[in-house]
Parts: sequence; structure tokens; C-alpha cells
Amino acid sequence: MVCYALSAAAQTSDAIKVGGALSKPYLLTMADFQKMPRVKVSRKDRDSTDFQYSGVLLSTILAKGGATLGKDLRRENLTKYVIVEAIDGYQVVFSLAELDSDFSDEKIILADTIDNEPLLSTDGPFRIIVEHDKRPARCIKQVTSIKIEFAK
Ligand SMILES: Nc1nc2c(c(=O)[nH]1)N[C@H]1C(S)=C(S)[C@@H](COP(=O)(O)O)O[C@H]1N2
Ligand SMILES: [Mo]
Repeated sequence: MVCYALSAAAQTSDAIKVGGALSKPYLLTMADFQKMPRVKVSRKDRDSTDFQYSGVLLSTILAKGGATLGKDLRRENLTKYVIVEAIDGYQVVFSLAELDSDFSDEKIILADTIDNEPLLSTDGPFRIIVEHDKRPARCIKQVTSIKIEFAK
């Protein structure tokens, strides 16, 4: 009997599609991710326990794909939003401007570690961590895709 297995990537989303309104859409692998500049963020979970996460700013990941950030984030580009999707179909949205350090000091990262350990397999390999959202509902787990769209 022949047994067909899903590829590891399909099961665990260890590569993320970064696409939509980008000049250079790409597939983000764990190997690429490990080479990017890292940031630490602490935030509370649902039970108000503090954890320290580390990963890469979502803006850094979008900039690698040629996103209109910094001086290019004006006029119609201010109607762009970022839709992040997970294995279970859960989706959350950020405006492009709220991710841009010219607009906000809020740290929104794609994390791969919690308290210096890899994320649990139920949360990772990649999870968005939003530093100051009062509820962790946009801290989307098991991310598979990050896409920029126009609101109009
Ligand atoms: N993929 C995915 N991520 C998700 C959710 C979900 O249903 N699917 N729920 C969100 C909500 S509503 C909350 S409150 C937090 C819960 O995170 P915790 O289990 O670490 O407390 O995860 C968020 N991330
Ligand atoms: Mo929630």
C-alpha cells in the first residue's frame, strides 16, 4: 500500500507567502527569516501573563517585498492594508501605516520564539505579536500568508 503524506511545509507553514500589492512578492522561508534583523517584544497573553517574544518587524518583511513604506507611504498608498492568514483560516488586518515606523512606534512582529524557545507547534513556527493591543486577538498563530491589498 502506498502512503501519501503532506509535505512538512503544507502541514506546519514553515514558509510564508508574502504577496499582493508588492513589487517583489516572495516566499519567506525559515532560512531567510533567520538572516533578518531581530526585535524583542514583551506582551501579555489572555491570562495577563507576560512573555518575551522575538522575531522580525512585519514592516521589515514587507519592505523586502518592495512595500510602499516610509516616504512612499502617502496618498492612495495610505488606503493599503495587510491581511494575515493562518492554517485554520483565521485572518486579521493591519493598516500599512500602523506598521510603518514613520507613523507609529508600535512594534508588530512576526515572532518565532517565546522566552528564547521556539514557539509551540500549536502556535508556530510563526506568530504575529502586537505589542500593545489590549487583547491578543490579532496575535495570529501559525501564519501561512501575508498580503497587501488596497481598500478601494
Ligand atoms: N490562527 C489563529 N490565531 C489566533 C486565534 C485563532 O483562532 N486562530 N485566536 C486569537 C485570539 S481571539 C486570542 S485571544 C489569542 C489567544 O492566544 P493564547 O492561546 O496564546 O492565549 O490567539 C489569537 N490568535
Ligand atoms: Mo480571543
